[in-house]
Amino acid sequence: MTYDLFYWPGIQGRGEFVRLVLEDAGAEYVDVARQPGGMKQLQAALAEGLGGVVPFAPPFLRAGDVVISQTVAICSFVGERHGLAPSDPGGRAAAIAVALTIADLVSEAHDTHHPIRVDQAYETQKAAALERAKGFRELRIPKFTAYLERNLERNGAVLVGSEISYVDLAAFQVVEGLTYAFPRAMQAIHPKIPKLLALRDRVAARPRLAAYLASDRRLPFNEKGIFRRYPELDG
Ligand SMILES: N[C@@H](CCC(=O)N[C@@H](CS)C(=O)NCC(=O)O)C(=O)O
Repeated sequence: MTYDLFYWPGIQGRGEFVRLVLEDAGAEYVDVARQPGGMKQLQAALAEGLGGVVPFAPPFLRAGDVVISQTVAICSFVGERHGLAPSDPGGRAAAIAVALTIADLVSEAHDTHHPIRVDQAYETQKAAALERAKGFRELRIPKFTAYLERNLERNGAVLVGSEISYVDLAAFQVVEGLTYAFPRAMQAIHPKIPKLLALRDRVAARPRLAAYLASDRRLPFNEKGIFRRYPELDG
């Protein structure tokens, strides 16, 4: 089965959480909008629907007859098919809960540069962004990362279950994104999150992911995506 991933070209964004699962699974996939003519296909799917579903926003994934949207739903779907999710109901439920909490963190990271209007440029809402980012750095990053650290202390080397899952890949990505966007704030909390940092390193060293991260399929972080480096927002 070849998957079709529909996501904006040029940014990691939420699509990256899906790419990491597909890459670690060794699954074949087409990153549709990065192919010639692919943006038209993405726009058509948003306008007219795909496989009987009209997705609200990218990312969405076509897996044969199945079309699935919402990042966590996609990651859990692919993870369960490729041994990157717990197999028992309790483990699956725990995985979804932690993955959704990471998704909340991703949304809050986005809101630091778009605290008022998502449809207008960062530069039009800089004053509010400075305030929002201060609270994010001082309270929210520490709270979310402490939550992940506590789960690792409780569960062991991985966030849920006994094997690496899509949740660990999401934790890797969010730590990488926060480190790109808020290097000073992240450096300051390093002593408090040793297990999370060790997990980040272990995920990055997984052979398929290491190859992916070194390839040109892995787009660099930039100031169009969710995790943006605006030094003034890093305090
Ligand atoms: N909760 C959704 C959010 C999807 C989302 O916000 N996608 C962004 C790109 S990362 C988008 O294109 N949004 C367009 C919009 O909200 O109008 C998910 O996790 O997939």
